[in-house]
Amino acid sequence: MKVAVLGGDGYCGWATALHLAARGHSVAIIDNFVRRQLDFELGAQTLTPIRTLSERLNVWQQLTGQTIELFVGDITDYDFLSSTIKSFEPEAVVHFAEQRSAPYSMIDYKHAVYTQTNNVVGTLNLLFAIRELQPDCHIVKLGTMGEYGTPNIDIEEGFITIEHNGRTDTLPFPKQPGSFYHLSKVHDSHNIMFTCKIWGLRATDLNQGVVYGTVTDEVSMDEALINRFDYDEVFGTVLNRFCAQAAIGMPLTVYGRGGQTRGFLDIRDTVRCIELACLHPAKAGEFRVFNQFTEQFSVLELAETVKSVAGEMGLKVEIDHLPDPRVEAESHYFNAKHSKLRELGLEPHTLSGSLVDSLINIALRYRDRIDPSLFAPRVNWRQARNERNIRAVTKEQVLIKAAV
Ligand code: NAD
Ligand code: USQ
Repeated sequence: MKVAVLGGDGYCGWATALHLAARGHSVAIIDNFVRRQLDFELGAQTLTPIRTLSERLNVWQQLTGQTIELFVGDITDYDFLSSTIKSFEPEAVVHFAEQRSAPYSMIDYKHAVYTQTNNVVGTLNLLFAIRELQPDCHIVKLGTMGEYGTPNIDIEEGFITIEHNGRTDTLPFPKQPGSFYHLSKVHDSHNIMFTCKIWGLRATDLNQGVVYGTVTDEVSMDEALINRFDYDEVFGTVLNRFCAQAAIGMPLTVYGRGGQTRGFLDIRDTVRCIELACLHPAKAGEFRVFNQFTEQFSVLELAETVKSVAGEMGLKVEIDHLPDPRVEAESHYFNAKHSKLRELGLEPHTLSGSLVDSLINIALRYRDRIDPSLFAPRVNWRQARNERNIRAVTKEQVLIKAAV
């Protein structure tokens, strides 16, 4: 298949682009490198020393003989996106190209507006470009399990059948997102569902849980292909952070009581789920939703698992409970269905099988690159201006001054 990977320089996108190319698909990456800019803004960097995209693609070409096409630009620019779709003529578009950090979206007004504009406009542009130029193309869109929030009932895969006053209908599952970022995904889902209905587009919304790990078969082929591993408070996800903290002997930062329960999956399952969705496209006019995670854990369970496994490796690990900087339930019911990708053939990795090789050993290998000051949470959901903002502005000013 010809597959365009929007956001192919990012964490999930890079691993996916290589996985699809390795399976013989013809792949193009579309990215504007904004994520690398956000690292500069935040004064953060990935634990792993990622290379420039052109270097990554050259090395891939040398190793495999395969050329991955590259289109550099911003998908919120309709002319750029439509000319790219016209030139590449994809059969499937995998859309990762969004601002994906909940804390980043909660820094202040500017960051909330950037997040929702970037995400909602980028997705709208894609819907219009596909309708205009490639109406049969299957849109595989990365949503998030956080669209549902934490309701006190089982979470279905996208839709729920409700009986009300003697009548029955199957309706989108209620959405209770917990950040301006998660809200942007809900807005996207509504726009995608609407355009499938009115224009007959075909789309799969993958409500993905928290992804962990950095190892896939393809990125392991050469050090120059290494993927991101974020551990800072804004972009670092919880398990990656705990493993980086364990690697340098810092206490694990459990927010609040730690009963926050989420769906999780190994990056190796992310890439496989995307491939399965592409190989089994939605029908014309169909808007499908798959819940894309493999296991669920509370934050405290994760901390205790890291403590115990790292302890067996000779690392001394303690667990801290910090006041929760987010507004979220610290203990709650959580039982989300996730059978549709299994039915298509997903054979999940488990955290117990991945924790050492995919996480702790990577954190240990690069531990000299860890900046401990990046762990402390500075973005607080309850404040309109955050310490993170002050630091970010200072950093920007320094950069601007240096450039002048
Ligand atoms: P990432 O930040 O590492 O990658 C996103 C990529 O998209 C970056 O390379 C960035 O430069 C690019 N991008 C952003 N806006 C763009 C624009 N307007 N034009 C062109 N390129 C743009 O994020 P990720 O962790 O790889 O996440 C990818 C997607 O998966 C996101 O939509 C995210 O919401 C979703 N997701 C991620 C996780 C996770 O745990 N990482 C979990 C669930 C869902
Ligand atoms: N948490 C801690 N300690 C930490 C970091 C986080 O206790 O040091 C807690 C958070 O409060 C939260 C949970 O861990 O309850 C998950 O936080 P996270 O930062 O790992 O993940 P989240 O903000 O939910 O976002 C990530 C991705 C996002 C994706 C989402 C999937 O960044 O792109 O959409 O996971 S989900 O959580 O299912 O919505």
